[in-house]
Order: sequence, then structure tokens, then C-alpha cells
Amino acid sequence: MIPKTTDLKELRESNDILGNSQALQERIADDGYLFFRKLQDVNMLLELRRQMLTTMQDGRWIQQGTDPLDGIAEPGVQCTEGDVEYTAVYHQVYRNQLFHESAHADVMLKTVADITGREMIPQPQKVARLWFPNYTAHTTPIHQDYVHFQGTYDNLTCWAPVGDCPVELGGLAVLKGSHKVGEVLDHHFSLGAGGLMIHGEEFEALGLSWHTTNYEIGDTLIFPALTIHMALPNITEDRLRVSLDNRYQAVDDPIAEHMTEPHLASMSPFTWQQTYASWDSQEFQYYWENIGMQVIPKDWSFSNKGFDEACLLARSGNTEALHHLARLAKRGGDTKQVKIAKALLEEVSD
Ligand SMILES: O=C(O)CCC(=O)C(=O)O
Ligand SMILES: [Fe+2]
Repeated sequence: MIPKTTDLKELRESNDILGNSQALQERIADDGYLFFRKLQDVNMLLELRRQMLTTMQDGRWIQQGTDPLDGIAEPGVQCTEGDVEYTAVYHQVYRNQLFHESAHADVMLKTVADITGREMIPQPQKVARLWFPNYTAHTTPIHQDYVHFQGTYDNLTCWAPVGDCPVELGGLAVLKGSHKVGEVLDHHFSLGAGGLMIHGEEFEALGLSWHTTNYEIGDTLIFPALTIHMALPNITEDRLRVSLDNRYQAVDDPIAEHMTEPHLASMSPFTWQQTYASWDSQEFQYYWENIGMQVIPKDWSFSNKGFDEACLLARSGNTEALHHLARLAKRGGDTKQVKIAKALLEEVSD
């Protein structure tokens, strides 16, 4: 179901229509994405890369004695979202001021405002992905962002690598025109990041094509919440993939409650106070709190369905589902799902 590299087409570049609101709106309505070369400040992103990877080196994810900018993973270390080992370092990276500030860059705010014709803000929950080499069962599977981030279908995801990201490092691929399905498709359990995937039979008959590119630092891919997309596997020998995916919404649209919390705070407790502890500016702290945003509850139905499917699959011996439940049980906590996962794992080990 994952396309062969030879079936991947190039992303269409839209630099020629930057600043032309009408043209941008027409193109995203047609293609379901917009891709810009070197949209973001390369020097700022290089500095961000240096800072993020230095924190990862301190956390023993980057090989000691190597230049952090090279992003060479420590041999033998692999973890991902959902693992307690992942949040231990991820939340250290999350404290980085420049990481959060980069989402507020004028060029980003202007571009997303031009695309929607509305006043836009970055959602509080910024996201970084720190993906280990050759850990491909955990690659972000085929999905639509709405199941994770909710709010409205109009929210825009902006994905950008923090460093060059050739195809083999596992950048993002989008299914061109797939936003036109106009609804959230069925998502199922997946071991990959986010835990939910769309099966091929849902969209293959549409005959749409997958698009990606050899991304360079500064390049930025923007798409709405119904566009079907996935990450490609990081099949490099030893390099970590580092990227940002931040979401932008109109100030007068509702926001789902969990998007006002730090990323992965639900997996390992982490607060804004901890995030901001070493910042030297308050400009972008709690910036969303005084503008009267309408906060709506998270819809748990998507993740609950994924969990139920994982339980069913685990009972029939599916190793990916067993791995998923073991990870959940290891995280611990006093939730119903943790209790169910622990009981089920005990039952199947008897
Ligand atoms: O970077 C990844 O692996 C996943 C990113 C993604 O799904 C997104 O930006 O919405
Ligand atoms: Fe996504």
C-alpha cells in the first residue's frame, strides 16, 4: 500500500504565487496542499537545528563526539512517541524558546493568512518530530490530521524539516487532491506515530497520486486537515530526521482543548510552566489566553476506536498491537485504558 519510491511524484512549487491570495486559495482548493521552497529563514532554522540536536546529544540520542548538526543517532538507541524514553528527551527539546518562536515568524503568519483570507494564529501546541533511523514500523502512517488535532477542517498544518530531508530520511508525502473527500475517513489502529491509519481501500479507487520531494532546509509544505498524507520511512543508516509540524487556525474558530497543552503532555505530564522555565522573553508565552478563543472538548472517539482495535488484534496475537499495549502499560497511570492493557497483556501471556 505504501507507494514505491518510483511511484512518488514531485510536489508542485508555489513560490511564484506567494503573496497572491486568490491564486493560493485556488491552488490549495485544487491540490489540497501548497509547497514552497525556502519559505522560512534558513539561518534561523539552522540555529534551531543546532540547539535541538545539542539537547538530543545531551540526552544521549546523538552520538557523543560528533557534530550535533550532522544528526548522527547514537547506535542502539531507538524510541518514539508513546515511549517514556521518548518524552524524557522530547520534553527537554520542547523547552526550546526558538522552537516555539519559529512558528510565529512573520512569513508564516502572512502566508497562512493569504491562504485563508482570515486572521490566523499558530495553535499553542507546537510539534517536533525526532525520528530515529531504521525504525520504520513506527513511521507516521497514512492519515488525515483532523483525527488528531480537531477544531475545524480549515486548520492548516505547516510541515518543515529542520535540516535537509532527502527522500530516504523520511519526509512527508501528500495524496494530491485527497481533501476533496470532504469528510474524515475511517481510521484504524496503527503502530506508527499517531496510532491511527487509513486503509488503502478507502482511497485507492480515487486514483490520486502521492507527492513528495527531496526537501531542503526552509522548504515548507502546507495543507488542510482533510488532506491524506503520511511520512516516508527513515531508511538512512544513522541519521535522525528532525522536523516541525505546526498548525494554524483562524482566531475566531474553535480550538480543541488538548491543542492548548504542550505536545505529548497526555503521555508524560508536562506543563507550559516547565516549557517556559528558561525563556528570556514572555512575548510568545500564553499568547492565546487573552484573545477569547472558543475552547471545545477533545473528541476521543478516534483514539478510542484505535485502542479497541488494538485490543482485538492483540488477543489474536498481532505483534504490533501487543507492542502498542505494552508501551501503554509501561507508561502507566491510573486510566481505564492502562488497566485494560495491563489485564490483557497478563491474560495473553498466560
Ligand atoms: O513528520 C511526521 O512524521 C508526521 C507529520 C504529520 O503527519 C503532519 O505534519 O501532520
Ligand atoms: Fe499529519
